[in-house]
Formats: sequence, C-alpha cells, structure tokens
Amino acid sequence: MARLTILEFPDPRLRRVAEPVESVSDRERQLAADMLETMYHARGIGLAATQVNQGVRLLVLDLSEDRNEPKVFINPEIIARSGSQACEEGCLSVPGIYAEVDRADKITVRALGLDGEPFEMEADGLMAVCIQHEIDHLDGKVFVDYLSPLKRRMVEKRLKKQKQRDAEAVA
Ligand code: GNR
Ligand code: NI
Repeated sequence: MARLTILEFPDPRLRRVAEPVESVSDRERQLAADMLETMYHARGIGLAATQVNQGVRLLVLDLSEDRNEPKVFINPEIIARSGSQACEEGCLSVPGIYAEVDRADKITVRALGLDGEPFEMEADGLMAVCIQHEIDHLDGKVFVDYLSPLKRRMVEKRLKKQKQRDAEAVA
C-alpha cells in the first residue's frame, strides 16, 4: 500500500473528466487500496481518483465511526434522486474551507464493486452528500463551484495566503 498526494484547488488537474474503467483488474484494486490509505490518513470520509491525479471513475468512502467500513464504487452512476438537503461541506482538495451546498437528499447509485460485479445502493443524509461530492470530482467539479463568484474568489485568496504562509514557515 502507498499513500498518494492529494491535489489542491485551484490545480487544473482537478478539472479533468475521468474515464470509465473498462474492466476491473488488480490495477483498480491497488488504486482503491492506496486511495483508502490516503483517505484514512487525511481523516476524510471520501476520496475520488481525480484528487490523486488518476483519471478513472473510481471513488472510495467510509462514513463509519470506527473507520472500518470502506466502500468502493467503480463507474458510479446516480440512477434516481429525490428531495434536497443543505450540508456544510469540506474537501481534502480545498483544505480549511467549509461551505453549505444544496444536494439531493436521497439517491440510488449503481456501480461496479472491486469484484467487477454491478450493485445498486440507496443512500441519504451525509452518505448521499458524499457520493454526490465524489462523483462531481470525477466530472471535474469541486464544491466551491457552487458558491457565488465573490465567495469563490475569497476562497482562492485565502488558500493562496495559506500557501504563502506554509512556504515561509519552511524557509
Ligand atoms: O472528508 C470529507 N468530508 C466531507 C464533509 C461534508 C461533505 C463532503 C465531504 S467529502 C470530504 C473528502 C473529500 O474531499 N472528498 O472528495
Ligand atoms: Ni472533495
């Protein structure tokens, strides 16, 4: 297993649209294991392959308290959605920034598992938010895209300042 580097907004590589996996192989199983290790280390509840610079439609998540219920979705598709909810979102690619986003409240997602077999799952609450957030990453979208242009500029400024401070601290 290996920990991977998480790209940070506004890295243009976060804008790439990921390609479907043609057949699930050891390559995808290794990537999923590395992404889970990366996600657990960063204390996130989800991670999309786009965030670790891999252009394939694969995401991982674990919303359990004990961090022992990893889930892997390959070529995920939302096949039904209903209702709406507003959730305060964060993102490992936008560190330290939190903002409310409106999403569907209930979804049904279809995907392939690590065994290559299709499955369907219903999700609501935070699980539904997380799956929508991760599929957005696979489509080159980041949650700050939903903010007003003004708020988004404030986020960009804050991240730039933080990066400068980080660089000065190392120097
Ligand atoms: O760790 C994460 N927490 C989170 C909280 C509210 C809504 C979405 C998320 S996903 C995020 C991890 C991440 O950036 N996944 O892409
Ligand atoms: Ni994210």
